[in-house]
Amino acid sequence: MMEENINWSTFLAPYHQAVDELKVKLRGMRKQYEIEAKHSPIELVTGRVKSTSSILDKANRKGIPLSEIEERIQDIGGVRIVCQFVDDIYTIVELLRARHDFEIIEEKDYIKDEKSSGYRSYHVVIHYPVATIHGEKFVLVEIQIRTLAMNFWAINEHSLNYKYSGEIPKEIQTRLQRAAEAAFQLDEEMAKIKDEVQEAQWIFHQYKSKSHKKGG
Ligand code: 0O2
Repeated sequence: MMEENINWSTFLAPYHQAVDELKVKLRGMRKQYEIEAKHSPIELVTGRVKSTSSILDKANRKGIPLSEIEERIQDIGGVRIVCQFVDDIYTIVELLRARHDFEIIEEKDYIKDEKSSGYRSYHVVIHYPVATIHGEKFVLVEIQIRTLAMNFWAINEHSLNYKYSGEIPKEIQTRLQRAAEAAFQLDEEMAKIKDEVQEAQWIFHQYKSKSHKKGG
């Protein structure tokens, strides 16, 4: 498939559908925890479809011919689940593994195997069926699962990478590595007081729903 032969709107449509459906489904899981008054391992869910220029950049960088981008670029459709605590990540992975509406084809644990940049997250690549007017179409979607601290770091590093076209100056790289270590420490410390934090959030939740019922 040559670049000029790709109809991008048609090509990307099932990815948009998949990302939209997954956002609804995963936010639904969060809602369910709320209804059952349990700590939700899911804090927030976002999603995006990669832009055409980003897809072409990545294909170029990795030497992937356009005829193979569907199979070889796994994050054209991307969903991100952000949580409070590191162990929430593994709870979410279990929840994803138990589902029957998609198939997990790959898992990458960049928390146990941190990237040299300092990047940490858990990636799950799924094969997701989209019902189209031409029948069922499967697309790959990458689900990134990370804590708020990991997300803060990754968003900032991503912006810097963009600004410096992937060539972040050494001094800033060193600071980023220190920031990654600090984010890691923050996650470690929060894990130690997780029960305390959750109890406090539970009390606050009760207080809010009582004052809401009173109309306060
Ligand atoms: P964007 O702009 O976020 O879409 P690999 O060859 O396995 O190393 P691959 O196939 O891209 O690389 O898969 P991987 O490692 O799972 O990375 C996919 C996405 O994870 C990236 O997409 C980023 O979103 C995120 N990611 C991976 N490494 C880093 C990192 O060091 N810093 C940040 N901030 N994010 C990272 P894209 O397409 O690279 O970028």
